[in-house]
Amino acid sequence: MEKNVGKWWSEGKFGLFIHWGLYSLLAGEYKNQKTENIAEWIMHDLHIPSKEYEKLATQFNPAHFDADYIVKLAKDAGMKYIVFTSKHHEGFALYHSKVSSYNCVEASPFGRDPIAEFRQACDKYGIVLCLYYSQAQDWDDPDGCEDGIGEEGKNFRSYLDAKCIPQIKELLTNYGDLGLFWLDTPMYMTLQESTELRTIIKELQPHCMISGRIGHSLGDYMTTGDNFIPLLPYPGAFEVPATINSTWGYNKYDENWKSPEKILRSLVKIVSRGGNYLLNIGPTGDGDIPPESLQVLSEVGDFMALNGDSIYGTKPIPVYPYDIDWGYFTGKSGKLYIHIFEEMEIAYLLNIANKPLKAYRLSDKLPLSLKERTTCEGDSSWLIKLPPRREKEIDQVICIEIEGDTVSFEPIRD
Ligand code: JFZ
Repeated sequence: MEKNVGKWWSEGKFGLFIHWGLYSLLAGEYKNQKTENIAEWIMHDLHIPSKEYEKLATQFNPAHFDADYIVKLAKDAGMKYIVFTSKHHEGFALYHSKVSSYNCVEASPFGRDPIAEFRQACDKYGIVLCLYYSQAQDWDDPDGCEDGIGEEGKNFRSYLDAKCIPQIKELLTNYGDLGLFWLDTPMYMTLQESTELRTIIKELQPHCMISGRIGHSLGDYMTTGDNFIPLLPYPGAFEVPATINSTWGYNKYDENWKSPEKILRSLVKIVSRGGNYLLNIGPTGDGDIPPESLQVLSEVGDFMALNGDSIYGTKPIPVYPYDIDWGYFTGKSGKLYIHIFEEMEIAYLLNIANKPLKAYRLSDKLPLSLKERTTCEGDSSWLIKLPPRREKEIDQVICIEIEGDTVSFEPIRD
């Protein structure tokens, strides 16, 4: 099978995941019972019957939803694509579906089509529109997959034919070019069924990428476990889907917010190992974005505005043989970027094989002195004098122009 990784994706590195659905209204609580798990699973975890859960649609009227605002948020954060939940496991479509009236245009007072609105906003800001679709799990459809247990009586094929496939076709037909179709939790789907979905998607949009969670390794890239970052550079294209707190869908009780520094460290780590970072927001049932998420996106955006060159279009860096806990490397042709997350006066590095030509701080091009020496033990070393950190600069990026195309490290010797 030929993998198809778009340049926009491999160079873009950073995208916005948006989890939004009826669960956003519940915000982690149903009839005074709190959910312990990720909030978009509340229907499943609190055993809410479909007929009950469906009533939520009549309350779905998010007055504050503004696709333009959200897409601009992504743009200002330095992101290159958005992935929006067109239908999550709950089964409710967040677009005008002719296949099932259980959608936010027909079944809710909202009456608008968020995907059509995202399409417009993405075109306006030059952001790539991508859609998430839960292909196997559908807790509203009696034949959809639930959690894979005790589902013998179901006719999964009939769900595929009556809902899943027709909805996938709608999404790939009615909203223009999609960059990526984000399938998830394949559960017990067979190789044949997953292949069928891949064929349908590629027939309709040959350039549309498919996430790793189509199942059976049929995706165009590897999707890691949520919030899991490979320790070593991974040899192929990969993406880390990640939350800012501990839930995808909005949960009013989740205050486990990661700091902008933690998020920025994750971004740099992932990019240094060759991956993409798909960072999530969970808008409320009203369409508002939690302020803590806005804060993170804004600080990451400030970083990206000045230091984007150290992220976009970079290639994975080989493993540096020493444990430096103060930072990370990224790089591209002729350039090594040193990301420094701690207060330091000097960056001292051993075993970099390339000859350095020039050193400067990326955010303001301030030239820096770099001394290259062979140590008394015969190893190469670099000594870079660091300027005082600029205000609010969480990650001070030093660019070293190097001789040679790619950076290489010398192994630790006896
Ligand atoms: C899935 C969904 O169930 C969840 O609601 C959310 O949409 C998330 C992005 O994806 O959850 C998963 C799927 C795979 C793993 C973990 C959570 N995994 O492989 O570790």
